[in-house]
Amino acid sequence: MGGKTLVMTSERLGDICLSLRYVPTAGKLTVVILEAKNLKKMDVGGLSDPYVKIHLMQNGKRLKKKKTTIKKNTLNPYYNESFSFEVTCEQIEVAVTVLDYDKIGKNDAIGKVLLGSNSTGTEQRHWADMLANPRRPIAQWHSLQKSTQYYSVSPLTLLQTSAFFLQ
Ligand SMILES: [Ca+2]
Repeated sequence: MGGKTLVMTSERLGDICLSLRYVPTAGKLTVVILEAKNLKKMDVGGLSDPYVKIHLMQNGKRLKKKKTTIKKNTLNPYYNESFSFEVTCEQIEVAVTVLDYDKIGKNDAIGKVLLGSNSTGTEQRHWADMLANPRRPIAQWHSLQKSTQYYSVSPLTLLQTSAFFLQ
C-alpha cells in the first residue's frame, strides 16, 4: 500500500483561470477557459499534456460535456477557448476538470473546481458575481481541488464494497 490516497496532504495541483458570463434574457451561460498555471507534473520524464473538460450538471446529473484542445508538454497552458450553454442558472453546477492526456491508457485528472450556488469559497463568490453582473464576463483564478470522480461509482458498487468489508 502506497497510502497516497489516504494521506490528507495540501498537495498543490495548480490553478485555473476562467471567466463566466450569464445572459438571463437569452438563458445563455458562457464559460471561457483562459489559462492554468503551476499544474502538477503527471508524466514520468515529462511535464503534463493538459486539457480541460466542462460538465454542466443539474441535480447531480450531467447534462452537457465540452472540452478544450490538448496542450502538449506544459504546466502553464494557455487556452482562451469559449463554450456556451443554453440554460437557466437555477440548480445548475459547472464542473471544470483539468486532465492530463496520455497516448496510452486512461487520462488522469489533475484536479477540478465546482462552480454553482452550492459551491464554497472563491467558486461560490465567482458564481454570485456572475449572477449579480448579467451580460458581463467575470474572470477569476481558482485553486484546483482533488478530483474524486465520485459520480463514476454507482451506489450499488459502494454497497457491494461495504458488504465486502463487513464479511
Ligand atoms: Ca501525459
